[in-house]
Amino acid sequence: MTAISDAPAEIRRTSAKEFDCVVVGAGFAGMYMLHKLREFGFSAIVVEAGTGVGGTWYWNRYPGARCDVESLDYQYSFSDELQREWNWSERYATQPEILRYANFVADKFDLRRDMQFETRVTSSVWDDARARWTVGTDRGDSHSAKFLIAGTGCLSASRLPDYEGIDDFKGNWYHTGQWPHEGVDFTGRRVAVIGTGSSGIQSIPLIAEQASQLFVFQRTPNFSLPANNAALTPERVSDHKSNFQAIKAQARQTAGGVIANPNMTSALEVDPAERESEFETRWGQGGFQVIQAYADLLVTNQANETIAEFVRNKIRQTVKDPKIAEALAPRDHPLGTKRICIDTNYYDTYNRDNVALINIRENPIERIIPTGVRTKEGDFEVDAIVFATGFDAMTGALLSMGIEGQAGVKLKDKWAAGPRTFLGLQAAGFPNLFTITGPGSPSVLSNMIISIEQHVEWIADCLAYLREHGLDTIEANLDAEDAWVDHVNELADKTLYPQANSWYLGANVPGKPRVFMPYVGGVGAYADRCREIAADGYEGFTLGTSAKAGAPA
Ligand code: N01
Repeated sequence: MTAISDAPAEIRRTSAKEFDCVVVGAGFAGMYMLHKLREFGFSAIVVEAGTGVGGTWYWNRYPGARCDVESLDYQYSFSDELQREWNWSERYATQPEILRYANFVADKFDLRRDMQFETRVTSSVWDDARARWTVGTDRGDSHSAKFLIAGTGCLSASRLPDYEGIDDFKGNWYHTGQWPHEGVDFTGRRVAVIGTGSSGIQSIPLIAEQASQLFVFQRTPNFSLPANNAALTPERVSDHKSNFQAIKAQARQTAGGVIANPNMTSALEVDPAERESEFETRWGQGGFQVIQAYADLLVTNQANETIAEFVRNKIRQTVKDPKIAEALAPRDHPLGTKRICIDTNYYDTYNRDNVALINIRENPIERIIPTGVRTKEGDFEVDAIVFATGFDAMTGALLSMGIEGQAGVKLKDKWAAGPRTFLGLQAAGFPNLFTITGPGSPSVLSNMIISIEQHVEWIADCLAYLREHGLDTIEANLDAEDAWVDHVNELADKTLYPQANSWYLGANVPGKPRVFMPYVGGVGAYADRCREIAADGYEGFTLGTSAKAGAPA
C-alpha cells in the first residue's frame, strides 16, 4: 500500500511555463484530469488555491461533514487496483475519510509533482494569434497552455450574507465552506448557526452537543431524510469490490449516477395506505431512497405533496414542541426541488434544552453586532457565529478566474443573463476552454464522481483526437450552444425544480440571474449524447489548426 500523506504539500514553482494544459483545481476533477492527461502524453500543471488536494473535501471541514452519496458509490472507477486497495469504513463517509482517500489517490498516482498549491488563478486570457491561454495567478506568475481546463467545482465559491457588522463581531465567526483545519471546540460556548441547508443540517446536531446554547437562525426549512448511517461490514465491502466494474457500468447508465430502486408507478395510482407503507419502508432504508418511491414525485405537485406531507409528519413525530415542528416543516417548495439533506439526528436536536430555533422570516436578522446577532425582536448574544450560508454555485468559481475569450470578451459578460454552454463542456467564443461538470451538464444532480469521470474521459479523448488529426483548436458553435441551452431549459421546465428558490437557479445569490443550471436529463442519456457527438467528428464544435501555433498540442 502506498503511504498516505495528509500534510500540506510543498508549493512547487515550476520553471517550465508552457504546457499543453493548465488545469484549475485539485479536487476530484482536477486530480483525475491530470492523471488522464499524463496517460495520454500531454504536459499539464494543476493550479490549486489550497495547500493540498481534495477540493470540496479540503475546504468543508465543519463538524459532521459527510458525503450524501454512499461511500462505495462515491469513489473513482478508473483504476481497479485503486478500488481494491482502498477500504471505506462507513455507509456515508466522513469528510476526513474522503480527504484521506483523495490524498491516497494523489500519493498512488504521484499527482502532486505537477501541482502548484496555494495559488489562485486571477486571469485567464485567450490569445487568438497564438491559440493559447495565458493563465495568471495571485503569485504573480503565469502559465501558457493550449488548453485551459476548469475543475473548479460547483460548490466552491462560499458566500457570506450581506449583513452589516460581521467585521465588528468580537467573537469568532466561521463559514462551513472554509472551516479551520485545526477544528473548532464549541464546548461551553454560546453559538449562532445561520443557515439550514445541508451544511447547517449536518453540523447543528454536533455543535449542539458541545455548545452551552445554540441558536439556529432559519430562513427556509429544508426537507431532510435520515442517513441511517452505519459501519460497513467486511462482507458488504468485499462483495462490492468483486462486482465493482459491473456496478459502476450500471451506475453510468442511470439518471443520477447511482443504482437506485425506482418504482415506475404514479404516487396517485396507489391507495394512501399502500403509499404510506412504501414511503415507510424506504424511509427506513435511509438516504435518497424515498424519492425513488414513485415515478412522478418530482413531476407533479399533487404527487410531490404525498411525500412532502409524509416527511412533515415525521418531523411532527420527532420534534416534541408542535410550534417548533411546524416551523421546521417545509411548505414553500416541493420536496426534492432544493437539494435534499441527509442527516443524523437533525430534527431530534430541537428537543434539546440548549437549542433554540429562530424563524428569521418572522423575526429578521437586522445586523451582526459586536456581541452577537441583532434581530427585529431583540439581540442574541453569542461567542461564535457559524455561517452555513452556502455558495455561489456552479458559476461562482469559474467567473472568479478572470476568463477572457476571443476578442477580449469576458465570460462574466457572456453569462450576464445566466450561463450558456454546449453540453456544459464549452462556451462559444472561448476556444480550448473546457469546464468539468460545468453548467448545462448533470453535475450536481448526479453522483459527482461519475459525472467527473465522464467529462474527464471525454475531454482527454477529444484532445487525443485533435492531436491525431493534426488539429489544435476546438470551440463550441453558437447555434449548438443555443440549441443545448433551450434543451436544458425545456427539460427543467417539465419538472418541479424551477418552483424552488434554490441554488440550482442561483436564487440564493442576490442579483444572480434566475436560470436552472444543471441538466436534468440524467447522466446515462447525457453521456450517450456526448459519445454520439464525438463519434460524429465533434458535431456542434468547430475544430481547427492555428497556423502560428505550430505543432499540435
Ligand atoms: O448551502 P445551501 P449548504 N440569511 O445553499 C441560508 C452540497 N453539500 O452549504 O434556503 C439567512 O444549501 C439559506 O436559506 P434559504 C449540497 O449539494 C453537500 O448547506 O436561501 N440565511 C439556506 O438555509 C448542498 O445543497 C453535503 O432561504 C441565509 C442556507 O443558508 C450544497 O452543498 C454537505 C442567507 C444555505 O444552504 C450547499 O449546501 C454540505 C442569509 N442572508 C453541502 N443566505 C453532503 O454531501 C443563505 N441563507 C451531505
